[in-house]
Amino acid sequence: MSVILPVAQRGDVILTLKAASVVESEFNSAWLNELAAAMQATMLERNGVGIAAPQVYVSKRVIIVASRPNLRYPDAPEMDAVVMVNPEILEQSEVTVLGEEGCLSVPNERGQVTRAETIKVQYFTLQGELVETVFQGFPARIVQHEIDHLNGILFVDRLSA
Ligand code: K3U
Ligand code: ZN
Repeated sequence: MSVILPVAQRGDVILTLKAASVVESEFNSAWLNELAAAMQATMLERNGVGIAAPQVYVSKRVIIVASRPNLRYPDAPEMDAVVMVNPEILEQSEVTVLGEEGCLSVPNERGQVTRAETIKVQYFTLQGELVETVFQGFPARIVQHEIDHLNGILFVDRLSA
Protein backbone atom coordinates (compact mmCIF):
# COMPACT_ATOMS: atom_id res chain seq x y z
CA MET A 1 0.00 0.00 0.00
CA SER A 2 1.32 3.48 -0.89
CA VAL A 3 1.91 5.99 1.86
CA ILE A 4 0.53 9.44 1.02
CA LEU A 5 2.15 12.21 3.04
CA PRO A 6 0.77 15.64 3.97
CA VAL A 7 2.21 18.45 1.81
CA ALA A 8 3.68 21.52 3.55
CA GLN A 9 2.02 24.75 2.54
CA ARG A 10 3.45 28.25 1.96
CA GLY A 11 4.00 29.78 5.40
CA ASP A 12 5.32 26.52 6.90
CA VAL A 13 8.84 27.17 8.23
CA ILE A 14 10.21 23.93 6.74
CA LEU A 15 9.80 25.42 3.25
CA THR A 16 12.21 28.26 4.13
CA LEU A 17 15.07 26.08 5.41
CA LYS A 18 18.19 24.77 3.65
CA ALA A 19 17.75 20.98 3.66
CA ALA A 20 20.54 18.70 4.96
CA SER A 21 22.55 16.45 2.66
CA VAL A 22 21.87 12.71 2.75
CA VAL A 23 24.92 11.10 4.37
CA GLU A 24 26.72 7.94 3.30
CA SER A 25 25.11 5.68 5.94
CA GLU A 26 21.63 6.65 4.66
CA PHE A 27 22.18 5.36 1.11
CA ASN A 28 20.57 2.00 0.38
CA SER A 29 18.64 2.21 3.66
CA ALA A 30 15.02 1.23 4.15
CA TRP A 31 14.14 4.69 5.39
CA LEU A 32 15.53 6.45 2.30
CA ASN A 33 13.77 3.98 -0.03
CA GLU A 34 10.53 4.40 1.93
CA LEU A 35 10.85 8.19 1.84
CA ALA A 36 11.31 8.13 -1.96
CA ALA A 37 8.36 5.75 -2.43
CA ALA A 38 6.10 7.90 -0.26
CA MET A 39 7.23 11.08 -2.06
CA GLN A 40 6.46 9.48 -5.43
CA ALA A 41 3.04 8.26 -4.29
CA THR A 42 2.25 11.73 -2.90
CA MET A 43 3.38 13.44 -6.13
CA LEU A 44 1.24 11.08 -8.24
CA GLU A 45 -1.78 11.49 -5.99
CA ARG A 46 -1.50 15.30 -6.28
CA ASN A 47 -0.90 15.13 -10.04
CA GLY A 48 2.48 16.83 -9.74
CA VAL A 49 5.47 16.58 -12.07
CA GLY A 50 7.97 16.90 -9.24
CA ILE A 51 8.34 16.95 -5.47
CA ALA A 52 11.05 17.74 -2.92
CA ALA A 53 11.46 16.14 0.52
CA PRO A 54 10.91 19.39 2.48
CA GLN A 55 7.42 19.51 0.92
CA VAL A 56 6.60 16.34 2.89
CA TYR A 57 8.19 17.72 6.08
CA VAL A 58 11.55 15.97 5.64
CA SER A 59 14.41 18.49 5.46
CA LYS A 60 16.72 16.31 3.38
CA ARG A 61 18.18 16.85 -0.10
CA VAL A 62 15.99 14.45 -2.08
CA ILE A 63 13.87 15.38 -5.12
CA ILE A 64 11.80 13.54 -7.72
CA VAL A 65 11.32 14.77 -11.29
CA ALA A 66 8.68 13.25 -13.58
CA SER A 67 8.08 15.34 -16.70
CA ARG A 68 5.04 14.63 -18.86
CA PRO A 69 3.24 16.59 -21.56
CA ASN A 70 0.64 18.95 -20.12
CA LEU A 71 -1.52 21.91 -21.19
CA ARG A 72 1.27 24.47 -20.67
CA TYR A 73 4.07 22.28 -22.03
CA PRO A 74 2.46 20.02 -24.65
CA ASP A 75 5.86 19.05 -26.09
CA ALA A 76 7.39 18.09 -22.74
CA PRO A 77 8.99 14.64 -22.73
CA GLU A 78 7.40 11.76 -20.86
CA MET A 79 9.95 10.70 -18.22
CA ASP A 80 9.88 7.86 -15.75
CA ALA A 81 10.20 9.43 -12.31
CA VAL A 82 13.85 10.12 -11.44
CA VAL A 83 14.83 10.21 -7.77
CA MET A 84 17.82 12.50 -7.18
CA VAL A 85 19.73 12.55 -3.92
CA ASN A 86 22.00 15.51 -3.11
CA PRO A 87 21.46 17.04 -6.59
CA GLU A 88 23.79 19.83 -7.70
CA ILE A 89 23.73 22.02 -10.78
CA LEU A 90 27.24 21.88 -12.25
CA GLU A 91 26.64 24.12 -15.26
CA GLN A 92 23.76 26.17 -16.58
CA SER A 93 23.14 27.80 -19.94
CA GLU A 94 23.26 31.55 -20.27
CA VAL A 95 20.12 31.16 -22.37
CA THR A 96 17.08 31.52 -20.16
CA VAL A 97 13.40 30.85 -20.78
CA LEU A 98 10.29 32.27 -19.18
CA GLY A 99 7.64 29.69 -18.35
CA GLU A 100 4.67 28.97 -16.14
CA GLU A 101 5.14 27.19 -12.84
CA GLY A 102 2.87 25.91 -10.12
CA CYS A 103 3.61 24.28 -6.79
CA LEU A 104 1.88 21.71 -4.61
CA SER A 105 2.84 23.94 -1.65
CA VAL A 106 1.27 27.08 -3.17
CA PRO A 107 -2.21 25.96 -4.24
CA ASN A 108 -4.21 27.87 -6.84
CA GLU A 109 -1.30 30.08 -7.86
CA ARG A 110 0.67 29.96 -11.09
CA GLY A 111 3.36 32.36 -12.24
CA GLN A 112 5.99 33.11 -14.87
CA VAL A 113 9.54 32.25 -13.81
CA THR A 114 12.81 32.73 -15.70
CA ARG A 115 15.03 29.62 -15.63
CA ALA A 116 18.15 28.41 -17.42
CA GLU A 117 17.08 26.48 -20.52
CA THR A 118 19.73 23.77 -20.09
CA ILE A 119 21.48 22.49 -16.97
CA LYS A 120 24.12 19.89 -16.24
CA VAL A 121 23.24 18.11 -12.99
CA GLN A 122 25.07 15.71 -10.71
CA TYR A 123 23.11 13.57 -8.26
CA PHE A 124 23.24 10.28 -6.38
CA THR A 125 20.80 7.41 -6.82
CA LEU A 126 19.13 5.82 -3.80
CA GLN A 127 21.93 3.23 -3.92
CA GLY A 128 24.61 5.92 -3.81
CA GLU A 129 25.71 5.79 -7.45
CA LEU A 130 26.90 9.10 -8.86
CA VAL A 131 25.10 10.24 -12.03
CA GLU A 132 25.85 13.23 -14.25
CA THR A 133 23.27 14.24 -16.83
CA VAL A 134 21.92 17.15 -18.87
CA PHE A 135 18.32 18.39 -18.76
CA GLN A 136 16.71 20.79 -21.18
CA GLY A 137 13.37 22.57 -21.37
CA PHE A 138 10.55 21.52 -19.05
CA PRO A 139 12.53 18.81 -17.18
CA ALA A 140 15.31 21.38 -16.55
CA ARG A 141 12.67 23.77 -15.19
CA ILE A 142 11.31 21.12 -12.81
CA VAL A 143 14.83 20.25 -11.55
CA GLN A 144 15.59 23.94 -10.85
CA HIS A 145 12.21 24.38 -9.10
CA GLU A 146 12.83 21.31 -6.91
CA ILE A 147 16.44 22.27 -6.03
CA ASP A 148 15.06 25.67 -5.01
CA HIS A 149 12.86 23.81 -2.50
CA LEU A 150 16.03 22.28 -1.01
CA ASN A 151 17.37 25.80 -0.50
CA GLY A 152 14.21 27.24 1.03
CA ILE A 153 13.08 29.10 -2.10
CA LEU A 154 9.57 29.03 -3.61
CA PHE A 155 8.72 29.94 -7.21
CA VAL A 156 6.73 32.94 -5.90
CA ASP A 157 10.09 34.37 -4.70
CA ARG A 158 11.23 34.36 -8.34
CA LEU A 159 8.19 35.71 -10.17
CA SER A 160 9.12 37.68 -13.28
CA ALA A 161 5.86 39.29 -14.26
O1 K3U B 1 1.56 19.65 -12.67
C1 K3U B 1 1.72 20.79 -12.31
C2 K3U B 1 2.10 21.78 -13.33
C3 K3U B 1 2.08 23.14 -13.09
C4 K3U B 1 2.45 24.07 -14.07
C5 K3U B 1 2.80 23.64 -15.31
C6 K3U B 1 2.82 22.28 -15.57
C7 K3U B 1 2.47 21.37 -14.59
C8 K3U B 1 1.48 21.07 -10.87
S1 K3U B 1 2.77 21.91 -9.98
C9 K3U B 1 4.03 20.77 -9.89
O2 K3U B 1 3.94 19.68 -10.35
C10 K3U B 1 5.30 21.18 -9.16
C11 K3U B 1 5.43 20.23 -7.97
C12 K3U B 1 6.12 20.79 -6.75
F1 K3U B 1 5.50 21.85 -6.26
F2 K3U B 1 6.09 19.85 -5.83
F3 K3U B 1 7.37 21.09 -6.94
C13 K3U B 1 6.51 21.04 -10.06
C14 K3U B 1 6.65 22.04 -11.15
C15 K3U B 1 5.63 22.37 -12.01
C16 K3U B 1 5.81 23.30 -13.02
C17 K3U B 1 7.06 23.90 -13.17
C18 K3U B 1 8.07 23.59 -12.31
C19 K3U B 1 7.87 22.65 -11.30
ZN1 ZN C 1 7.09 23.49 -5.63
